[in-house]
Amino acid sequence: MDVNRNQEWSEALFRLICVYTAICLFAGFERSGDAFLNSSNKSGIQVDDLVDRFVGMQIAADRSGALALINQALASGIPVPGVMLDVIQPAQYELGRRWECDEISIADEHVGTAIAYLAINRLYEVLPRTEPREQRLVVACVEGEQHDLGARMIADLCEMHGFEVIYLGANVPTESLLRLIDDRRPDATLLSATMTWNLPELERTANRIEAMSVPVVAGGRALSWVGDNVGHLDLYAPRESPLDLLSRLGNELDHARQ
Ligand code: B12
Repeated sequence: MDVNRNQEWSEALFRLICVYTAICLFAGFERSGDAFLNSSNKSGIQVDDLVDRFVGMQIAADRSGALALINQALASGIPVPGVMLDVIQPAQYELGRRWECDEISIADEHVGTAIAYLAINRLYEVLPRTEPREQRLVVACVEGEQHDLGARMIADLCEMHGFEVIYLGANVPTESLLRLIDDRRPDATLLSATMTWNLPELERTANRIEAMSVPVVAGGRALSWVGDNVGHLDLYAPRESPLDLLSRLGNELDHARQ
């Protein structure tokens, strides 16, 4: 394949991802959906109850209690993504709400977030993995972005879907990220932004990565908060369930390869 043909494929793939993500803007992204969780939960354990209890333990700084709850949820048959997206994520949003309403302090939020990380690390130990896909993804928060729990969940879910993942975490300096992408040549890069003030950096970084013929998928609350009011950036904003998004990303990368 010559260079032009490679570029055509990359552009076609990127257009596909853009069209797909634009459609997803209207699909609702924040949660995996209780239907998924309830159908897998044979013990009659209530999701909302789990969220309340987990938040209670976060606020009480009860690390071992929170871990026991996560283990109980797993033992009851709730799958790893269900615990992640339908228990830990809403618990984090609830912490944010309480912090915003001055019901808890910044210190309380830090304690709770540290517990959420403990839980995510526990889930990683038992992460189910499909067959390896031989596709490499880079997952990173854009420069300036400190909220990395969502990106970490996405990285773990990508691994679960068989992707090889290079996960960089919070606040990745753009120049360094670009060098890593140039060195490691991922099949796609997933960028995360929570604060809307990081959207310009997200857009600049995405443009530079695309110029290297690496497709970009962007997500995070900044994108869902601004909706389609950010010029062409909305094209990158996936609002579908992360699980659906990742299956589809895998299929699109497979097609682009053929
Ligand atoms: C924990 C937390 C922090 C921690 C973050 C620690 C960490 N390691 O992540 C710390 C203390 C650093 C922090 C700092 C700040 N925070 Co804060 N924080 C939160 C909180 C409570 C939880 C975030 C979280 O863990 N979410 C859970 C994850 C799993 O959800 P998620 O990020 O949405 O990710 C999911 C999806 O969005 C998506 N996704 C995410 N990334 C990607 C990427 C791709 C490619 C894809 C496909 C999908 C995807 O998939 C994930 C799984 O479904 C939120 C509350 C909230 N409602 O979000 C506030 C919140 C986001 N923070 C807020 C604020 C204001 C701040 C600060 C400005 C506070 C300050 N004055 O300093 C700073 C800004 C820091 C910065 N420069 O980035 C506000 C933002 C308000 C706004 N509308 O802009 C919030 C909403 C709190 C509130 N209710 O007011 N924060």
